[in-house]
Amino acid sequence: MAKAVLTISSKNYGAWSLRGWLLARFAGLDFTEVVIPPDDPAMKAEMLLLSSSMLVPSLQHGTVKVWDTLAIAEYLNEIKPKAQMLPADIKARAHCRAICGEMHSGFASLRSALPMNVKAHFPGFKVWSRAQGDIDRVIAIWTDCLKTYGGPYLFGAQPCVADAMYAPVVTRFLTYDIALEEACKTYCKRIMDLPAMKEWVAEAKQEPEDIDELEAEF
Ligand SMILES: N[C@@H](CCC(=O)N[C@@H](CS)C(=O)NCC(=O)O)C(=O)O
Repeated sequence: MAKAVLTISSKNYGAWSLRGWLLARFAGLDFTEVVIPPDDPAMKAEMLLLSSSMLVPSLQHGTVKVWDTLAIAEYLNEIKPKAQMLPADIKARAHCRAICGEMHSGFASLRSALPMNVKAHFPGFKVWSRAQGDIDRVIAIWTDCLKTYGGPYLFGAQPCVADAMYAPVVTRFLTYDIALEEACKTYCKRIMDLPAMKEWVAEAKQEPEDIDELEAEF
């Protein structure tokens, strides 16, 4: 099969892009990335060719075209079963899918008030109450997972789909200086220490420009 191509956007601002890219890395997929800068005026037209939803991430694998992070996760899990992208146990797998679904469809206040911005750091950032509710829910999810499955990742010994889905929240917690208990702090460090995350962050830091309109949900 032809080499896979993953279309993404900014590594500094693209939270969904980070999720899709990490999923491909966790799966051990051999892929090349196409980066469409979010401030490129030709972006929309280009994206329509690559992604029917005009959103990234989007994966082209031979004749298979798949977009939307959860669909990409399920596809990668099917073609790379040995990568164990989802927990082996049915109960844990259901739990994993539930918290991934929560991330995929929820946390609107967290997203709009604390947009991903890997390069930035805002010490003492004032969090408004609705966003705080989302933060508390994320902390409850992580604490429960780390306790139930013993860490160091959300579902045990290796990173899985859930860790990819929550990775942009990890970077947000660091960017916006969110106070965390020790277990969650250790989890964040674990995620940031992943070689794939280090690579992503290094490349995000190389992105030259700050894009003002993306200092909002993207
Ligand atoms: N539900 C989608 C969300 C994808 C999404 O919102 N992507 C954003 C950027 S990371 C995008 O492509 N925005 C471009 C636009 O809105 O034109 C998924 O899971 O992949």
